[in-house]
Amino acid sequence: MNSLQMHALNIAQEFELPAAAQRCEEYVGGHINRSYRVACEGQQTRYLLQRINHEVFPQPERIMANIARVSRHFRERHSDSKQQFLELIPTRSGQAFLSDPDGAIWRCYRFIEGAVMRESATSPEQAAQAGRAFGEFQVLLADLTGPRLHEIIVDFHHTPVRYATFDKKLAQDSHARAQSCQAEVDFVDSMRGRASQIVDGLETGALREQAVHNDAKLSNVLLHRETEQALCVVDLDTLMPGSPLYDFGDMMRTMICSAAEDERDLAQVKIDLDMFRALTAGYLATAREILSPAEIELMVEAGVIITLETGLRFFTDHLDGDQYFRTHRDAQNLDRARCQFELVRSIESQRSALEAIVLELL
Ligand code: GN1
Ligand code: MG
Repeated sequence: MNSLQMHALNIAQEFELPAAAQRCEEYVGGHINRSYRVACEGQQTRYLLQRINHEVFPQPERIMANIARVSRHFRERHSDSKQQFLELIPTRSGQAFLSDPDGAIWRCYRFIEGAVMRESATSPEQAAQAGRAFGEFQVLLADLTGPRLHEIIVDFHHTPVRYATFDKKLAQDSHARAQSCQAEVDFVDSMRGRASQIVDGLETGALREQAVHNDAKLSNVLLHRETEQALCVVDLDTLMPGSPLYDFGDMMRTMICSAAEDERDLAQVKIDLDMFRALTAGYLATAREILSPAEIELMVEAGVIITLETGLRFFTDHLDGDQYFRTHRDAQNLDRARCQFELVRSIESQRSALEAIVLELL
């Protein structure tokens, strides 16, 4: 075990586990938090210990309050679901998370066994399952009563605000990287007029607001290792008010093209209509009952907007010296951005076929 793992193992002892934590390994996935899988002496059940990135999430108590509320709602109103809901393990003093002496924040979940986490869909069945799962998750959130959930990251999917941040970082060009990315700058500029449809609709009331997942990528739904059935929606850090279109857009981004998010060979970055059909059929099978005509009309456009926005965020972070998204190689955020932009082009080129599939499945 390296020193990070040793530290995580010590932290694990502070949680309400059935026995002493004995082994700890880093568990990959996600660009923001760090996760460790922990095994306890003589126990089958394993645990997922997570160190929350404090810079991205400065108010973890709000995240935990949102998760606790939705988890209670799930148990009270949706316990007949085939899906599981993440089960939080409290600290020994009964808290939902732990602050360590360095100021880092930790939480612990029961680990879901027998599951796989996929970065990109390799079969229509996976896309359909994930679409179903996130659709069901939106239905669960749609009948949540009481005050709005905490807004964890303000303007998270406010694409025009993301543009404003991009403009600022481009003007600063703090790492002198802009000059070599003129084609990407031009592309982003050419798409500027497309950024505001969802947020405008939310502002005027043409679109309704509801709590959504806000990071509905394929890797955030665990699939059964053999049957590929969706087991559990994970990564609940961005549970907050938004639009179901944000989640559908992210699903399109991550499920209708089999290329990796940072694929460098852009010839691989092509959408697949069968994947889109499967995703949309799965999603509508569960979410149809909560969707308005205005939302249905914008489903394909949501794929453009969220893919563009995500590319813009990667690009902005590249210009800003890779401070936000963890990278494992040089220019990885630029590769991620290019890949998202190519995906936008691919969606655009097939727009009428995609729209026709939505209509056919309604
Ligand atoms: C980040 O940490 P992770 O990988 O779950 C990001 C999402 C992006 C995603 C792109 C809080 O999610 O918004 O869509 O990367 N999360 C945050 O893969 O910024
Ligand atoms: Mg996330």
